[in-house]
Amino acid sequence: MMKMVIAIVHDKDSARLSDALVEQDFRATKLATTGGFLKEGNTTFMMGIPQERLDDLMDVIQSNCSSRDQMITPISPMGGHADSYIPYPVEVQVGGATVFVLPIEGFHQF
Ligand code: 2BA
Repeated sequence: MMKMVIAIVHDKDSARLSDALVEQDFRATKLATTGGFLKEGNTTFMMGIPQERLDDLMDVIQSNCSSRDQMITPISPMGGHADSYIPYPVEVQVGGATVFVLPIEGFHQF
């Protein structure tokens, strides 16, 4: 049985994770993606693996990705209220990796 692991990874961890995946013989495809909330770049890894290797892959992801607190400052509103508008920074915790595990119906390489 194969699984598809989709991991959305913080950009700061993506190079390190890539290297670790190659080193441990995991195949991956990287997509340049953007977080819907922060609107910042992140990296999505697509990895097809046999189920027996799922725990090992999770270990590799967990040990190479760490969550961090990030401040976001809301942009001042348009239309003249900028004088009285005090933008206050908001802190969010951004995960090192958000991981989905999906079943695979078929796998072919031509
Ligand atoms: P972003 O959408 O840019 O979200 C960055 C962080 O902002 C999130 O970290 C979360 O702490 C916070 N956040 C997101 N939406 C929020 C909201 N509506 N209100 C308040 N805070 C909010 P993570 O949860 O660790 O997510 C990191 C990145 O993983 C996300 O970047 C997104 O690209 C992806 N992601 C997370 N959960 C997802 C899901 N259920 N489906 C698809 N992508 C997801």
